[in-house]
Amino acid sequence: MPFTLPPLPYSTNALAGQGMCQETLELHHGKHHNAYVTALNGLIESKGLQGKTLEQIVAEAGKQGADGLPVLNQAGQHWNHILFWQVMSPKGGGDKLPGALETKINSDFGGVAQFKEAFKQAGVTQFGSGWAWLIIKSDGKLAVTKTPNGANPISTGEGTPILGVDVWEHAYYLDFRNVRPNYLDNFLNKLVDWEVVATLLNKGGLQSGQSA
Ligand code: MN3
Repeated sequence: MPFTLPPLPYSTNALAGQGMCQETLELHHGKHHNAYVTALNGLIESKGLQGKTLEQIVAEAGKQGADGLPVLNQAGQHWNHILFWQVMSPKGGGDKLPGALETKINSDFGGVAQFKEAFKQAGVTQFGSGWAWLIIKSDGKLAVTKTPNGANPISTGEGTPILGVDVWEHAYYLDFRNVRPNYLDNFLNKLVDWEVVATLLNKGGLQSGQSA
């Protein structure tokens, strides 16, 4: 099968002390993310996706509006979760951001606290399922945005994501029940690996390396 579920960059119990338990990671990565991969592979032939990268598929499906949704739901979620696993780590969290990232956030948001509040609010106010994002816009400035379901800033054309958080209930229900704001606080303060975010800023985003 062309698309594959990348292994987690840490063990399923690695984040348990930081507010993401082993069962959450086993279900979210092993069942939910895997289901998007399986479903996307099932669409390759019927939707003519052969030879395209995951990033191309997401961008093209986004331009097709409602017609692109069956592909976007699976391809977007595959891409989104690849990023999500990478931006968390057992050594994540804290307020110590790498210098270049902190300078950029201070310049574009007025401070790290202001950025975190904007990001949290994007996640809190995304009704139903979806994602909150930190993106690089085409003018080079950082911005916070949100998208519903499997969409992302590549599919909407808003910019290049360097941080994303899943706000679908399967991401937080076991750890935080219905209290999404606490999950978002915990994500920002205990789970995000700011070194990875800084690297993605420097590289201009994530290349999944996946293609049909
Ligand atoms: Mn999810």
